[in-house]
Amino acid sequence: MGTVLGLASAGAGLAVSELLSGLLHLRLSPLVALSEWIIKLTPGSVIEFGIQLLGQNDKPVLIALTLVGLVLASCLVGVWAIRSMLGAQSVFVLMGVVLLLAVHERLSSSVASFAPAVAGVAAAMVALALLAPKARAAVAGGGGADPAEAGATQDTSRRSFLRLAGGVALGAVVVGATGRVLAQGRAVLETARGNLNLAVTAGSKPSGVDVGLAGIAPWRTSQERFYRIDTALSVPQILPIEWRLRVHGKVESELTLTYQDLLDRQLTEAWVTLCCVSNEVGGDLISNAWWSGVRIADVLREAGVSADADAVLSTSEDGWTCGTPLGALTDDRNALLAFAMNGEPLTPEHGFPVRMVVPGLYGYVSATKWVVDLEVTRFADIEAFWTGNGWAEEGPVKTQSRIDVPMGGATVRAGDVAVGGIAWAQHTGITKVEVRVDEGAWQQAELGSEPTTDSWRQWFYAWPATIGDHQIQVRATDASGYTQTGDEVDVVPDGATGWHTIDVTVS
Ligand SMILES: Nc1nc2c(c(=O)[nH]1)N[C@H]1C(S)=C(S)[C@@H](COP(=O)(O)O)O[C@H]1N2
Ligand SMILES: [Mo]
Repeated sequence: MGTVLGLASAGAGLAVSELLSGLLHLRLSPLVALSEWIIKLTPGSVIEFGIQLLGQNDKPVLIALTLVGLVLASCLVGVWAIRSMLGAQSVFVLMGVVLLLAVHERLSSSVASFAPAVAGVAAAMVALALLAPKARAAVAGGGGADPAEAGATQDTSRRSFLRLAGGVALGAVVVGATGRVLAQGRAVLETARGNLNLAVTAGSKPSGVDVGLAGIAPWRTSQERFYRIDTALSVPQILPIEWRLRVHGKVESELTLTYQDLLDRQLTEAWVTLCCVSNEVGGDLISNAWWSGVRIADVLREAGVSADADAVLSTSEDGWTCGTPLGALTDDRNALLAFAMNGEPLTPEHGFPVRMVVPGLYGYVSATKWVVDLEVTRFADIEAFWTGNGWAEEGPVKTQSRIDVPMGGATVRAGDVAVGGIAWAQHTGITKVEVRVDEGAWQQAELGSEPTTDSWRQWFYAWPATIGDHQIQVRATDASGYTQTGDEVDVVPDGATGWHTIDVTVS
């Protein structure tokens, strides 16, 4: 009874997690994320041995092994649940924690990524709670005085439990299979993405950008570490061969571009730091990558923009919109229809197959992912997604700086303490970063090189630290001569201001 109970409950959980992964178009279900995580944690020599033994089948075999582990664990849970519900349920919770860690390691930390594991464990726990009393009754029997009568009751309760458990198991198979079918779409997308052979470069790190202090955000943000902000609960799935970009509105001649049209045009590649208007002072909604694509200015010139236009309304495949000042798309900056990031096709989460990247503007007014439509228009005539929700119509990035090292709350040794971080004023450039301790005089920090004004800039300050509790603050000055204000303003409606401030203890 116990094993059936455990298997049916775990099956329900697995099915729900697979279904939700499929519905959300995630790259990995929790089960596969766990398998990948196991591969990563396994010593290289063991993996090599495994590959020699299994050839190309190493991954399916590992997933199967993970499943076997799950089956064994759930049998134990079921047997345990006959005696103690609390103990059994806490094993499911523990399994949930492991799955969440695996998802965090292999997929991402967005809410959507965690949802299948959470929902799966919840479903398993509910199924266990529903089935366990029946299983217990089936094991215990009726308990009447007459052994024959007790036997008969046991038979009935056994049958009733098995019928219920069978129903749950059958439901799990159907639901789980649906999830796998839904996941096919994502698999097809990944294959198409993998088959692209783009003539782009990965961009080598320019010399001198690192100030050489571990703990500062590295110059290049990897695809995995790149912050992600969007309203898409399920990632849009657009095959390159299906993708079209319509350019219309106040233009002389409408254009429709295919993916191949983009690849055939003049390639432009650049380092650009993207940041979110919702980034709090000291926050991490900012990342830097090497982008490859086509300049939007060239496309708009070909379409022939009319003189009375002042905005471009861009729309994503899932209906998100943003309005970008026309000037930022037609001047000499590298505003791109980007199809690659760090030398690889965009990841689905970051806008595959094509997105916009515009240096100097917050993402909500410029960085449309999964872009399919550009309408040349006037701000007076449009309302975009966020500007219709109380955010400012224009969103130039505000000059900002952040302390990455030491971490706030850290305890450091007295003497020369390395303080460092990043500063940014995209498309303007950073000319000076200053640090002050305990509201003393501002001290100038050393700067990493600035190969482009469109990316962030590292800074470093050697602080002669004395024993005690101290406060460290940073402020940047940009190439327009503006120095960051200390006035603290919240992110709504057009970005936060204030100096990043941390407390440290020197011992
Ligand atoms: N289609 C679409 N594009 C979008 C968004 C969105 O919600 N949907 N969010 C924007 C916002 S607010 C930001 S900050 C950037 C973030 O891009 P990233 O997720 O690649 O970092 O994308 C922009 N592009
Ligand atoms: Mo954003």
